[in-house]
Amino acid sequence: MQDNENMKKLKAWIKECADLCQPDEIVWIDGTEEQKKRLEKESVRSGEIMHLNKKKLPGCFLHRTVPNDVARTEHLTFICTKNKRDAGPTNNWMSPQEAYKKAGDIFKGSMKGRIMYVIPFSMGPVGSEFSKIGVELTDSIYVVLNMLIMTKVGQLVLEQIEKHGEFTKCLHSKAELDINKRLILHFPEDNTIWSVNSGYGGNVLLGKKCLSLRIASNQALKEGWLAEHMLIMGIEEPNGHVEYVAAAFPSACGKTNLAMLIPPQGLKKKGYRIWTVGDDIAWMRIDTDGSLWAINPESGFFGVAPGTNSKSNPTMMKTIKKNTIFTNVLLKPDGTVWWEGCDGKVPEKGIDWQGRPWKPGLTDENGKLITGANPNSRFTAPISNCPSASFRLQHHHGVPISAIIFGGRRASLAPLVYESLNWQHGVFVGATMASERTAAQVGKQGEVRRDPMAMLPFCGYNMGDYFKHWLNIGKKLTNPPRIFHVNWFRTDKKGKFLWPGYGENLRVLEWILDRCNRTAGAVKTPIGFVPKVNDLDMTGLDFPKGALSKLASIDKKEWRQELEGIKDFFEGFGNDLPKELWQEYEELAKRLR
Ligand code: GTP
Ligand code: SPV
Ligand code: MN
Repeated sequence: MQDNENMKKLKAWIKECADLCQPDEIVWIDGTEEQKKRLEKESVRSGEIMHLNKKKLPGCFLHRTVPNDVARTEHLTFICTKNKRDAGPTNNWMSPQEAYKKAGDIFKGSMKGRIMYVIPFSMGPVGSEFSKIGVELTDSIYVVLNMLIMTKVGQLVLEQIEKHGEFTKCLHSKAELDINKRLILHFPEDNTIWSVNSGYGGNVLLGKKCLSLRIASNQALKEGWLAEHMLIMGIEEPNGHVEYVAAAFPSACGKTNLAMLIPPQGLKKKGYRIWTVGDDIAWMRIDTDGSLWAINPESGFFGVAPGTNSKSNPTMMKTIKKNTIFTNVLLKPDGTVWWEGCDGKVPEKGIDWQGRPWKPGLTDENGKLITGANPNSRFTAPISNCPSASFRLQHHHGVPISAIIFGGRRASLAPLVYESLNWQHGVFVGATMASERTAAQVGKQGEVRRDPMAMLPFCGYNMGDYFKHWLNIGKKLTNPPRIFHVNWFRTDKKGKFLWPGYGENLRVLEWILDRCNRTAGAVKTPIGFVPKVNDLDMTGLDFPKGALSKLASIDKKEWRQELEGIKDFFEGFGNDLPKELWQEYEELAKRLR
């Protein structure tokens, strides 16, 4: 059959990229099991991945990145728009002209002696009007194998391109994995992504953060919807009714864990059940009923390994028992894997994430303990493995959202939970979020930084416009979700978490849903509504007296200091910050006086 215009355009772009990168060969990925098996074999042969114990972990592999390529590199990530103003004060900016030139020189000949794989993929159900199509060109089989888990790949996607023509052009080369020549570039005006010299997930699985957040947020602004760094979960109530919530927490701050929680022992009798729709990204739009509806564009989890165990996240432990790719974890002598905070005893020996012999207690030249797994080690697993996977995952319409929950990692200040006064105040709450930096990005760990809506590293345009967009969406919603803020990470003076977290978080979710259904009590404080001590069901939880009121306490002095930080942050946007947010700021200041 002859190619139509759309297919000709696709092939012309592939040729253009091949002329630049000069691969020896081009291979199209068709999404079939046979091809996947062949690629796995090839990748094992080259040493890029390693088979794990075929009995205990069937279909599972281990991959190690180079040591300076273990997390997203935000300082090497750019938004490339004609006008600097459109990237805004929170993004790195480069002009498209300069970016294409700079990266073009690095891409030149980068695939010599290698194969270039062509991956046509769909974010969201293939053919849904809410999905987006991309094509990633890459010289890494590891990327291909991950994309096969995280996205929908194959012939059906090509048919979409043939029909509609539109797709995001994603070019990746691991090149020499040289951090000094690493660039993650986004060209929203050209619907294009270029990533070079990295092999780390968030930098190279271009359907994920690059397309589904940075590029999609631009499309969402134009088309009137929201692309967010949010989990989506269904909470089945004792009467069988399922309510859905979406929650935005910064990287490595608990989305995956919340999305698949198991009800705690003390609430078992109530019969709640959790359904996982997504753990990282939500695309949300207003439906004809005036409510917000969400889909998860991904088909897999790219989850944090450390801390994952049968107590903290039993659902995930079941999910990663087969057909999973582990990255930068410890290899045990029996060909299984381990990480800090995993089940059972610490293994007596193993091979660490850098491929070196390891045993507990090893220290480096500075006396610092060497971990077996990298703190940002991850696993890639299909959602279809997940025992709590929602039956509505494949529904083009997604799920209706009753509550939006913002949250961060804050040792002090933010109480366990509070509810915003209304949508506009909720947008202010999201816009002023802050959190301690985690291992998911390169940089100083633990430092508190503003991370509005958990989108600081992912909003692909001026965040002043982004806040305005959120305010506008609120005006169009006749049945808006209520907006909440949670903090599982408040600590005591000794740095110990005050709240047990994980499954126990259901107690907070219960209050949130009851607030949505107007059946739960609360008290109004300067920052919003908080539950009174008796409004949370604490059945079966051995919780020190007074600890809950400590968790819910609001220190006005501390909040007045917080206002200073918010002011500095807002001033960075100059005239681009919507006046409504300054208005909310003034009103909060007044309430705190
Ligand atoms: P990204 O994939 O980076 O976007 O992260 P995420 O938000 O999905 O984070 P994840 O759920 O993987 O959690 C990261 C870390 O936080 C893990 O080490 C968890 O064990 C820990 N964590 C998750 N939930 C809780 C909680 O309720 N309390 C405490 N104390 N720790 C938690
Ligand atoms: C995050 O850092 O928020 C992640 C992991 O979800 S990555 O895909 O690497 O960005
Ligand atoms: Mn994330």
